[in-house]
Amino acid sequence: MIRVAVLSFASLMALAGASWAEETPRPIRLNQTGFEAQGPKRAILADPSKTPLDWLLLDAGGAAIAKGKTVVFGDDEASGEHVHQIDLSAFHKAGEGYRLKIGAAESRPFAIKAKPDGRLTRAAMSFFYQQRASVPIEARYVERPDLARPAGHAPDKATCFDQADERGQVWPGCDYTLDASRGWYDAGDHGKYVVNGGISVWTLLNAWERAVVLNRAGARAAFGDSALALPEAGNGVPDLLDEVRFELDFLLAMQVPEGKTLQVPVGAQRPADGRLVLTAIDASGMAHQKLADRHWTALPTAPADDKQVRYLHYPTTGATLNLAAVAAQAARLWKDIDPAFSAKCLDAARRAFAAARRHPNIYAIGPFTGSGGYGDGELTDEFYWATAELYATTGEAVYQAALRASPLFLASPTEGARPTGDIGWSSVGALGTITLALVPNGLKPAEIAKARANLVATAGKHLSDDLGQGYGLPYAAPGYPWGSNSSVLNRALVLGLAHDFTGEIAYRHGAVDAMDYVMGRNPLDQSYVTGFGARPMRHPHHRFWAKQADPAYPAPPSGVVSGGPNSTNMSDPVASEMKGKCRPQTCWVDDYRSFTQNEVAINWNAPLVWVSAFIDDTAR
Ligand code: 9MR
Repeated sequence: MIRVAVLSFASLMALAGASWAEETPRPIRLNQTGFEAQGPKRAILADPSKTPLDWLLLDAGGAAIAKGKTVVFGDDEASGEHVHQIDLSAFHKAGEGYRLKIGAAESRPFAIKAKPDGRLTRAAMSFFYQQRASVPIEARYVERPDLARPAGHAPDKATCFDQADERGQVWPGCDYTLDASRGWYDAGDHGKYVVNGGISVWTLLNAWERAVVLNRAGARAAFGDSALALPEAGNGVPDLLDEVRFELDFLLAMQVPEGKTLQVPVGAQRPADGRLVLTAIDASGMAHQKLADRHWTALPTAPADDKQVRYLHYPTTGATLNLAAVAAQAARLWKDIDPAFSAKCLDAARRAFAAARRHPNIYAIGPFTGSGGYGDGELTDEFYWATAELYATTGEAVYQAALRASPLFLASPTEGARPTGDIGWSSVGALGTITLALVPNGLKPAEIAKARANLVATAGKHLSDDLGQGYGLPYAAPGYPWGSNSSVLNRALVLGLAHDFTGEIAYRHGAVDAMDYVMGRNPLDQSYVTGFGARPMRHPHHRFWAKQADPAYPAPPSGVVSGGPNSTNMSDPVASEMKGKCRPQTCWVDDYRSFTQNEVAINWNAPLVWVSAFIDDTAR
């Protein structure tokens, strides 16, 4: 069984076959992986003409098979271009080698696909396997032998940070060591962070839960047992759950043992003299913020070659609520699959939630050299999210009362008494509302309807944003943030749910627009996903997939999404040179040194999986 899954994965990946020969950018931009036969088909031309231009659709033999006129969008803020939009949606015939011709401009050949092939979803899931800590990455589960590697951090055991931090403050440490092996490396670094693990786990589990609750056979099959190339394939458990459990093992291990007193900074401290005031608290049930290296390792460094001492960093309320939320979510998803694991998760979630209520204001205050911060000073959303997950799992009155008391009750990114804002690692309120809208629970039908209506209203606003963008994507922002591709994809997730809840095709079109942007319909003519499209991202900021830095290391596997354009934090050596010279959608370069633009991360690949699976599942 395993062998079959592996062979098919490898051969499909070979077919994914992005050729590694350099392709130059072209003025006609479209999804480089092609279109769906029955789906929307939009392309963009950057051209100064103020009047519509004639376009021709050519077949593989060069014959014109459809024609029309471009729609002049005009000047587009986000790209800095004057753009025309082309809509080929009325053309439905599947085939290869189509080209779009507008005057002298010609697109690369593209395909119209009769049926979704699922390759992107599988490859995007494989990212998580390949980010696994503490186990070897085996050649038989990856697309090229050079991607195999020995286990890193096996085991991943650490005690609490007891050194001087960057401010010179010496931390007291703790009297225990935790074995927090397994889990996924966060990104291009070797850190493992509970906060970012939380949203990543939630997003993947939500993709599964959507398939189960809405009874989507195709989506269940895409994530089912032996659907993916994993050591666990064939064990009778859906592969997506196997992959996520690997991270849950790490998250559960980050919980502070019962009876432990720790010294932590309580409250929003901004120490003027460079020192935090530490207070002894009963930290039982809280979650350590992260497990990370003392210093940043050099790039490249394979996980097994990391010689840095690793530490647990003090527990925070944010990490604790992330653990509470996803352990509660896991408890209901494993209830029938593994009751003992489910019970363990629920117990951890309850203890974490109680600990967060005891200590509601312990924030991750950095910096500590050697790892990222994931510091979040606003935890109303984390409280609401964790409460929603605990309520959906247990139905208990105490959680229902806490939900109703939250200012975020039923809020969506744009709606409610206090809108949650776009989904991201520090903005998780909408995750709670999505769970309440999707998973059968004991709220009043009118409340569940309100949760859905709020999400649908947000999706409507995303569609309005789409209309205002030259490149036709459901995202508008004056500046593109760190990980902007995940912001775009998280909007597509909301659009996807709006389609699920209403059946309205326009929301699905919005999600396809988001994916089209990520896969090449953008001013850089860039597929931001490795191994997919004619101009795929190739040089991520990653300590192992570091061929650009050192040819002895492998190029990245397929299916990994770049953080994407970042016009708001240009602090790395490559980005700092681009300051003032790029527009929000063009502040990006395919260079491993650009950690603000071209890193890859678990919370970015997770919505890629969600949206890719959704699009496959709902294709006609
Ligand atoms: O994704 C994070 C982004 O929102 C922050 O602005 C940035 C700086 O704090 O950190 C990003 O997360 C990084 C993390 O701290 C360490 N691992 C790599 C992550 C992706 O760049």
